[in-house]
Amino acid sequence: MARSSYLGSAIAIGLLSAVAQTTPLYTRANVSVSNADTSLTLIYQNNLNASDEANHVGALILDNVSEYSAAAAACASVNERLLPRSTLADYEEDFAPSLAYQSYAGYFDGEDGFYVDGGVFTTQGGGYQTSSSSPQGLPVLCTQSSRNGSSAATPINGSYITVASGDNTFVGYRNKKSFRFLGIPYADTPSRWQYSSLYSGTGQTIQASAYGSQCAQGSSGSEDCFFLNIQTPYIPKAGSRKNLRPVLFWIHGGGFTGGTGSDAVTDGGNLASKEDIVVVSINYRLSTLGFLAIPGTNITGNYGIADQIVALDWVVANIASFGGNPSQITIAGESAGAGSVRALLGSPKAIGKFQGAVALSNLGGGVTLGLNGDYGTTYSSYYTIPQSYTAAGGAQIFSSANCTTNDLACLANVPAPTLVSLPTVARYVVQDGTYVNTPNLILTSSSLPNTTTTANPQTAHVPVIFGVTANDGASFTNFPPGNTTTHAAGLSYALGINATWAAAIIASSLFPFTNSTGNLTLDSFNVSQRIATDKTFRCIDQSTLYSGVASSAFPKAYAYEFSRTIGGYDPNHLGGPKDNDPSNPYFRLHGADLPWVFGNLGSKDVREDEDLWSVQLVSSYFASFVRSADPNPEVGLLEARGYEKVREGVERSGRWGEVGVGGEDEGEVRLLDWPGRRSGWVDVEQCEWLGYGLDYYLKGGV
Ligand SMILES: *[C@@H]1O[C@H](CO)[C@@H](O)[C@H](O)[C@H]1NC(C)=O
Ligand SMILES: *[C@@H]1O[C@H](CO)[C@@H](O)[C@H](O)[C@H]1NC(C)=O
Ligand SMILES: *[C@@H]1O[C@H](CO)[C@@H](O)[C@H](O)[C@H]1NC(C)=O
Ligand SMILES: *[C@@H]1O[C@H](CO)[C@@H](O)[C@H](O)[C@H]1NC(C)=O
Ligand SMILES: *[C@@H]1O[C@H](CO)[C@@H](O)[C@H](O)[C@H]1NC(C)=O
Ligand SMILES: *[C@@H]1O[C@H](CO)[C@@H](O)[C@H](O)[C@H]1NC(C)=O
Ligand SMILES: *[C@@H]1O[C@H](CO)[C@@H](O)[C@H](O)[C@H]1NC(C)=O
Ligand SMILES: *[C@@H]1O[C@H](CO)[C@@H](O)[C@H](O)[C@H]1NC(C)=O
Ligand SMILES: *[C@@H]1O[C@H](CO)[C@@H](O)[C@H](O)[C@H]1NC(C)=O
Ligand SMILES: *[C@@H]1O[C@H](CO)[C@@H](O)[C@H](O)[C@H]1NC(C)=O
Ligand SMILES: *[C@@H]1O[C@H](CO)[C@@H](O)[C@H](O)[C@H]1NC(C)=O
Ligand SMILES: CC(=O)N[C@H]1CO[C@H](CO)[C@@H](O)[C@@H]1O
Repeated sequence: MARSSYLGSAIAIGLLSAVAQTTPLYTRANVSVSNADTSLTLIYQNNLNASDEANHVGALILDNVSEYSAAAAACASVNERLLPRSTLADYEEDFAPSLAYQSYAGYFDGEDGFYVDGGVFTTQGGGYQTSSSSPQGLPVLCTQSSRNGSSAATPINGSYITVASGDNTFVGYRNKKSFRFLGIPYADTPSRWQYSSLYSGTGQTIQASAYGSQCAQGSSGSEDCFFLNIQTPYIPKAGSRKNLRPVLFWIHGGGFTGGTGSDAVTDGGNLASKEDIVVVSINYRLSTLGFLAIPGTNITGNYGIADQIVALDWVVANIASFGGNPSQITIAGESAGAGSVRALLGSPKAIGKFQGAVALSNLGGGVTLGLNGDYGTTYSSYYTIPQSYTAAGGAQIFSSANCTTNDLACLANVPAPTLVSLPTVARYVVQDGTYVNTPNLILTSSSLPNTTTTANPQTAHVPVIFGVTANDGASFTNFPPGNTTTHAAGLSYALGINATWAAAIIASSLFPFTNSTGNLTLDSFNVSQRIATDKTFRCIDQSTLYSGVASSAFPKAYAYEFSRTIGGYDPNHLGGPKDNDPSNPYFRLHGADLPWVFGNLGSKDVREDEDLWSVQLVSSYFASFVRSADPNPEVGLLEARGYEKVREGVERSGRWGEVGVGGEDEGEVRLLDWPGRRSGWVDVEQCEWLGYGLDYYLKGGV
């Protein structure tokens, strides 16, 4: 006798059993699935090969059905059918590792078996045995009719799922790769320049199957933009906190003036399915709406940063209902998102709410030499409110908005698209005394009562990864015009520096010009982008990691440099390698790391198999860090999941060691490629000369 809990609506099941068996993909009733009686696990063997997606199918696993006779109704309750044995056979290479991993992770014991169409399916003895003798109380394998894994695909009938959390219910859906809950409101929309607070609605049914608006930027977006998105491989049974997965909390970049959590390149579906983690992405206020700070008023700035922390609060409070572990959250971001991660590492309002941090291509440095470094400095060295107001051209914000200076009522009435498009906008993290209360991240021994045992109370004591793309700075360097006749002139133009500084660089002999292509502008640009990468990206990361480990502010830390990328931010139209062959030289640009971290390389982009293999390897590194605070994947997990290329890559690359201070592992920097390689600190002397020695932060960051 079927458990009544799986019967659901008799009408719905009647409809489904009549139509679903012959045409599972079409003309299905639009009935939303519930987790009231069972957990739902979405399995999909994901090799990240976009060209290969059509050749794979997944399945749903439901909990603990009382007996075989109840299994069909259980699948019908999720608008699916018992998985046919023919599907298991046809896709054995998908199901064998997916189910082996379920056993490896301790979720379901494949040797006990699963109910499938016609009997029980076990993974016993390394092979498949079916049996019609049906033990009681097994999980059940159901078909998965959502066959499109694109973030742009609209949900199909029958794929909706309703989950309760807090006092609200959320209607999301599943696609090929994960359950998705999009456009969840995490905060009430406050008045302008008020701090947001946790969403206060109760008893609401929130449609979470489409992204919410991005925050106002350019002529698009809205001030009503307090949305987050969840991609998860697993929904626990309502009220259960069993088997919760680690959470990646993603903060997008975009210079604090642009970007969105709904960017397809950072969609979490591939990580959710390949790595069995929960991915959350958020929106936060941008530009003058997110960062205006006015001296002597109660407009104290950091609204965008405060939004991120409210989103984090929402995740801590609710993510367990969506399969995520609120005690195992890694915050991560790229560019301004990495600047946000850095700010949260030092924010008293955020410390304690996350357990790991990843900063991809954060900006900073540039203070000492003033080498046009200012565009990066403010991401890591925080202005006071008066400094920020001056730098943002605060008075000009009022005047260009046709408001009298400090007429806040007037400014509050300027339409958002106008405000964020004025000639000058606010976009700086500031020392507001509440969210950010230090001039930079504190990584000094002297601030520690006892360096070996005690966490720096001003800095989150969590494992971190910081790193760069090999040529991050090339994205922010001007390509010299064709009439450039000397390297000095090339340096001046490329870096926006005067002849005195260009001469000083050449005299230092630290950044030698090599006439390697015979093309003066290209060769000169090549030197300039090295300087730009060091001064704005690399040196600050190395001193942050060295200082953080030496002071024990961070319990451990990892460093990387991307050596293989595609695309990225390319205002100079530098393009990729000649003949699209990665063995030829090319620039690894800012932002080109995202498809690697998220496993989202498009089919059109792949130049050679190694590209995809390195994406498989690198996404495993970052997800492993989210899972275990160690980027080195467990070999047992790779074996269980059948990730042979990742395993090969891990072996050939060697262990990604922690940053050490002194000794043999001093300055372990992982060069991410296929396979990866180990390097020591890069350009130490150059960084010293640029003013950012390894102990820059250890000495207080001055
Ligand atoms: C989806 O559901 C709606 C509403 O029940 C129905 O009108 C429509 O025909 C269904 N579409 C498909 C393709 O099954
Ligand atoms: C199907 O149900 C979902 C969730 O309730 C709803 O958002 C969607 O509009 C419905 N689709 C159709 C075609 O009725
Ligand atoms: C399955 O359900 C039975 C009866 O409800 C319960 O005793 C048993 O612990 C459950 N097993 C699992 C693995 O949840
Ligand atoms: C998936 O959906 C996207 C967006 O609608 C569409 O472009 C793509 O062709 C679909 N893929 C398949 C395999 O149907
Ligand atoms: C700031 O002060 C103004 C005027 O005194 C008041 O209307 C507004 O609510 C205050 N804002 C905050 C965030 O306290
Ligand atoms: C300010 O006033 C000028 C002159 O009337 C007008 O051209 C301009 O569009 C106004 N700017 C804004 C932001 O309203
Ligand atoms: C070089 O070319 C640029 C435009 O590409 C021009 O602005 C500049 O005046 C030229 N400089 C010289 C010295 O001819
Ligand atoms: C060159 O630039 C540096 C840094 O901005 C500045 O300190 C210096 O005064 C400038 N020198 C000349 C000759 O303009
Ligand atoms: C660079 O090398 C080319 C030949 O490859 C030569 O013509 C040119 O003069 C060299 N330029 C410099 C600045 O050394
Ligand atoms: C030098 O290289 C740049 C970038 O590839 C190119 O735009 C430029 O035309 C080249 N100059 C010469 C003289 O070949
Ligand atoms: C990706 O999938 C396509 C289509 O199945 C296949 O031809 C190609 O070899 C795969 N690439 C890699 C690197 O496995
Ligand atoms: C500031 C402080 O508490 N220092 C202590 C650190 O630990 C050493 C050895 O246990 C003590 O001697 C210090 O007093």
